[in-house]
Amino acid sequence: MSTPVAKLEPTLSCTTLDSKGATWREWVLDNLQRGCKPQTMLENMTAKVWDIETAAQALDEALALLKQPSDWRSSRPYINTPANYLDCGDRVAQVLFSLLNPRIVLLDNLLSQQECDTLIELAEQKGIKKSSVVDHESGQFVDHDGRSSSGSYFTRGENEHVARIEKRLAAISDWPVTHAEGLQILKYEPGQEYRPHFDWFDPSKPGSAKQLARGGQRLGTFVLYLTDVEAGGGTIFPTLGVEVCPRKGAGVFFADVDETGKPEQKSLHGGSPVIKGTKIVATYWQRENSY
Ligand code: PD2
Ligand code: ZN
Repeated sequence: MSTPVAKLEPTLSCTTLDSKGATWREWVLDNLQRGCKPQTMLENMTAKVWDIETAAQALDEALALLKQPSDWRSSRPYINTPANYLDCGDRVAQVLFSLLNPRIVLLDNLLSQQECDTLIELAEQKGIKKSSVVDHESGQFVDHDGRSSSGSYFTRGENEHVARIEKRLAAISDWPVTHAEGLQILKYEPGQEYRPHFDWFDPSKPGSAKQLARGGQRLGTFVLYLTDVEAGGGTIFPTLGVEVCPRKGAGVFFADVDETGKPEQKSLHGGSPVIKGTKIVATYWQRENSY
């Protein structure tokens, strides 16, 4: 498994550790010295006054101070955005929006216009059928009222075109191409939508066992926009009040799990109804293990 680029370098500066006062500093250092797990401490801290990013940074600072190992963070796909342009290896995408918690990154020019058209043509050659969803109880694919699009699946690396795009997505999110599902194509006509849902599998639901057995949890999602849409068809995040409008060649990445590897409740998202035009997207789900 590759090292997540999200990891913050340990530092001897304790600005963040000290940011909530001396009592918190002592609490963090004392508990680490007693052998408490940083993951557990992170949960306690975020239940109180800390936000997750700051708490994680404070823990890193304390671990560096105590010279304890700093590799406690769970691994997940992550797009680093130190600049407004992102080198994808074979092209340069533009960062349009970046949210740290939950991690969401919107990239323009992730695919060329030609790549979008070719992906659609290849999917149409395979046949685009009514989409299904995974039933949480049975683990089977079933028709669902909340999802009225139609679609098609590619197996991973099914052809050169798909393989090149997968390689690009893997490179920018620092997550192996082997740990991902094949691209899925979804087509929405006016009135069609995908109501808000989570992409992660709920470990408490019996139907998730079958999904989790192959490849483990879904950790990250890319939605790649293959068409421009005249009206509607945004990808919405209702908890955050965010809507990403479709734009041919652009793509949005979001984390399905939080920093600690737990299902990200704030990743609730949906495809809002298309009002005018046709929306076609490709989704790419990144898994915990080889898929
Ligand atoms: O089509 C979309 O915008 C969309 C939004 C949310 C697709 C999916 N989720 C999905 O296929 O999971
Ligand atoms: Zn989804």
